[in-house]
Amino acid sequence: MKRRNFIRKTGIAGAALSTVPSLFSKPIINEMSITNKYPVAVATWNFQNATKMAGSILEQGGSALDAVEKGVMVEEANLKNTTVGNGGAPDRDGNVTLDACIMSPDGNAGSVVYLKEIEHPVSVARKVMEETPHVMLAGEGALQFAIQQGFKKKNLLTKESERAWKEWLEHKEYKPIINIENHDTIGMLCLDEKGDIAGACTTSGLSYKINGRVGDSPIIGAGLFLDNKVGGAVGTGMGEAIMKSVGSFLIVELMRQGKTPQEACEEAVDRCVNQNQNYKDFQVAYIAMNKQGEIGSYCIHKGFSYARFHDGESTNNQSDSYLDS
Ligand code: SD4
Repeated sequence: MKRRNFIRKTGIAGAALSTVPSLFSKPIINEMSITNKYPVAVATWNFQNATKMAGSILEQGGSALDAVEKGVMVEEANLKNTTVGNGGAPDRDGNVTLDACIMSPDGNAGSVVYLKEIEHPVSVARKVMEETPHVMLAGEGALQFAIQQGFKKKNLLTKESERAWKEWLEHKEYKPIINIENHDTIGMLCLDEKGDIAGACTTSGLSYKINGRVGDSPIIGAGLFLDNKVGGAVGTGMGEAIMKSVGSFLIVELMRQGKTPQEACEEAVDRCVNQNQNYKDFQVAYIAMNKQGEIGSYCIHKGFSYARFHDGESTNNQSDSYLDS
């Protein structure tokens, strides 16, 4: 039995620890040893509703895979979130096209790109992983597969997103607005009570993108990667920069070589900075978690945060950044 559970079940925590301080003070039992390392759920940005959903599944003994799927579905269904799922901003021709992927602790993966009219692309990605010998399905084929699997078609272009797109058409300026326009992709990592890690990532991509553009989020190794022996990583921001440096794979490999999640995220952001002269014009942000439940995060511009749910507590955590602004 884990120590925190033992303390909860026997009820000795407060009384014993406070009356015998010399016996239970930090040099003998440090904070880590009385806190469960997992389960834990982390997600890009302040998506605490999603991490709370994932956390509640994990705390009931659910798997990391179920937790990441159900967790990110909260944002796919959130009409106010204009870069994920239903309500996502369209491309410049008015099409809402969704990208998503999922990875399980056994190293299996599924992904969909340029998927239209399906509210929960992450669940279609999971079906690709579990029901086909493939990793990625695209466009019309992905939609046909989803329908065969029982998903229902739905119009995902909300009145609000349509109005904003029509306003955009008046100027047609294709310029990402750091931490404002591009800030809603959800990437999530969960460690379940067995210590297994799973991840998911889902987005409608850059607002008013060229029809057919696919970003990093559904690309295994770019927007998401994990190895159940090491840990996992997810990215958000300018997908082109993340893809060109295969950011999430890089972070996991750096952790495998002994870097902390924080050091690994910093090195991956450094790569983006060194590879792109115009790095000040866009945001890239990563979070990583190792098998001990330790979390790192780093980004180019200030303003990125990540949500964490652990031990019944939900928090939003500001990330350190390469630039001061
Ligand atoms: C993309 N990485 O399609 C996504 C966008 C994103 O927060 O992360 N937005 O490039």
